[in-house]
Amino acid sequence: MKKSELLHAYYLMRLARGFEARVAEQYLKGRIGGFCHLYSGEEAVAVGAMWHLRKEDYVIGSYRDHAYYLIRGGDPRRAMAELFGHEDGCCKGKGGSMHLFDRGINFLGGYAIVAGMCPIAAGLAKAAAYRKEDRVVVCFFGDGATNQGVYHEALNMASLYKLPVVWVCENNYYAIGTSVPRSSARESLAAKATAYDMPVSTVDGMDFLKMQSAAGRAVAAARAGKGPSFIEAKCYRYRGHSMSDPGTYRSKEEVEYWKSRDPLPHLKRIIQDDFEAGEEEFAAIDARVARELDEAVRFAEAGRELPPEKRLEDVYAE
Ligand SMILES: Cc1ncc(C[n+]2csc(CCOP(=O)(O)OP(=O)(O)O)c2C)c(N)n1
Ligand SMILES: [Mg+2]
Repeated sequence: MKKSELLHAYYLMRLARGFEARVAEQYLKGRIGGFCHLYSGEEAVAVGAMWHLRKEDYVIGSYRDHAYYLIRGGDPRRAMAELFGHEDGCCKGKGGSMHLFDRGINFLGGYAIVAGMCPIAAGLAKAAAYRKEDRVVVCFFGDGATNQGVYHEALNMASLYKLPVVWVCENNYYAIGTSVPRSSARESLAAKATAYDMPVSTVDGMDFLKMQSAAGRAVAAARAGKGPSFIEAKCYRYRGHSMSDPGTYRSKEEVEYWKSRDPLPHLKRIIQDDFEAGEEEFAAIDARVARELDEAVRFAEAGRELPPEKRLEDVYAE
């Protein structure tokens, strides 16, 4: 990879990390309400998994969705406004943190139902194949999703019909406070997926380069009509499950261990070693991110809620 590409990956991770630091601040100030789940720590998974995508490809994922939206090319201002519940948010303030969605960048949500995005991803891929469109679907879900019935139906059908899906399982070791060995009969989630006869890999999700490399193979296979692949990305969320979770089920040492493997300084070191990049290049990225995020918060603060007469627009059923 070129230096400029690696610096861009670093920028995307910084943007997602910084955005969520602002979200946490605004949440504590009471400007953001409802459920709010942070992705901090897992950025290399999303940046790596989406690295090889084209504009026409689809991305879909869980409620831990701020990073997906931003990395896919979403506007940080419209994301922040959405979290504030304001009308210039990407879903007019009707979706909130868990339901970011933007057709314009083919980011098709943000789903609050565990594994709910999996059958939708299979359906999107089926539609693309049926219409002979050259599209790949990247579907993000957690370890907890692999214990749900629809997850197994979706993987089975995707494999049976050789659909262009890349299944990205973010194994952050916990579903809320329940650890993987307590909830999954098979601890290796990659091994569990082999039942559906597709290529599987287990990848260090704290390492952008390893993630993009695994995703590159999976996306190329999907594009070539070879069907789905499964990536188990081993990663960790630094925060509690949601803003209201103090995370007492994890030891301090465990959290510190994973923070010592943070994907941002890791990629920074690689760039410095291989390209002799100076501190000022990283400082410039940090300054750019800070500017963009200041602007996002200002934009959200200046907005307002959708007027009452518009709130029932976009509702499908009476
Ligand atoms: C079908 C369903 N069951 C239960 C819940 C409640 N719930 C919300 S998040 C969550 C844990 C999911 O964990 P995981 O899939 O590992 O994702 P992570 O939060 O770790 O990213 C649960 C049980 C839900 N949203 N949907
Ligand atoms: Mg999990």
